[in-house]
Amino acid sequence: MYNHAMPVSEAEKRQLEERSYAVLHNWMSPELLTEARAALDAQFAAEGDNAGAEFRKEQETQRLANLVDKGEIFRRIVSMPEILEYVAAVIPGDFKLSSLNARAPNPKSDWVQPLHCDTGAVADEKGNSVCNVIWMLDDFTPENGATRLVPGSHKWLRLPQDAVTDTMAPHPDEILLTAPAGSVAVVNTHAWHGGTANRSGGTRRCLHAFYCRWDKPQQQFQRDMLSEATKAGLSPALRQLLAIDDAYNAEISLANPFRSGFLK
Ligand SMILES: O=C(O)CCC(=O)C(=O)O
Repeated sequence: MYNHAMPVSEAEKRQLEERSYAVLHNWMSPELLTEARAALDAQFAAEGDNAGAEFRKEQETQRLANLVDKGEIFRRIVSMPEILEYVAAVIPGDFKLSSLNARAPNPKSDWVQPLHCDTGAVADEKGNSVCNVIWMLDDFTPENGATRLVPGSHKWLRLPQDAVTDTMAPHPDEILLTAPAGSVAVVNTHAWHGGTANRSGGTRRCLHAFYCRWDKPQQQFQRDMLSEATKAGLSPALRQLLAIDDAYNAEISLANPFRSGFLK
């Protein structure tokens, strides 16, 4: 059975505040999961060796970037009202989509991402400015590269690279975000986190719908990265979520392009 969560409960808000994440188990309907997998696989096939090139490539990993431009299902996914309620529980006030990427660590690989905070950001006097929603399109297991996370570390206001000698090493307090395919993890990504190695023989596909506060640059500047055809078909609500007509967003996003927490 899949389970469409009701608006964010007080317990979930507490969990997000104290532990940095909430996992909505089996949140996607079977139809949505099948559709998302098919769209992602088709996009990987279409882009081939060039996949992910609009943003950054990562060793031993398949990535896709700028997915809002690449299918209606992706636009639907970033704007699901129930999920945006969770994002609003992390980021105070107005927020926007920063980027929609996909990530699949190669099977039978030892590559582990360093612990990082998304875009290298710590919370500031206005509070949290980043939230990543991980749409799990395969089971996330200890063997296939489930995301690791140090719960509560979003409150430390320090980047892991400034605090530990080896960001690739396991952290004593880290946990793995494990859940069945079709689950959705909402993560305060000021928390220290990263992908782990996919030592299994199977795929571990996910979408990263990354949101940021209104006053932070978009990781992928949607106004310029989306085609005219895509933009012409956007609803007013999506135009707002993507900050298409936001002059301040244009100014700061053009001045700070493609910021990652660790990819160069
Ligand atoms: O895919 C994952 O498990 C986490 C990826 C991540 O944190 C990133 O690419 O910034």
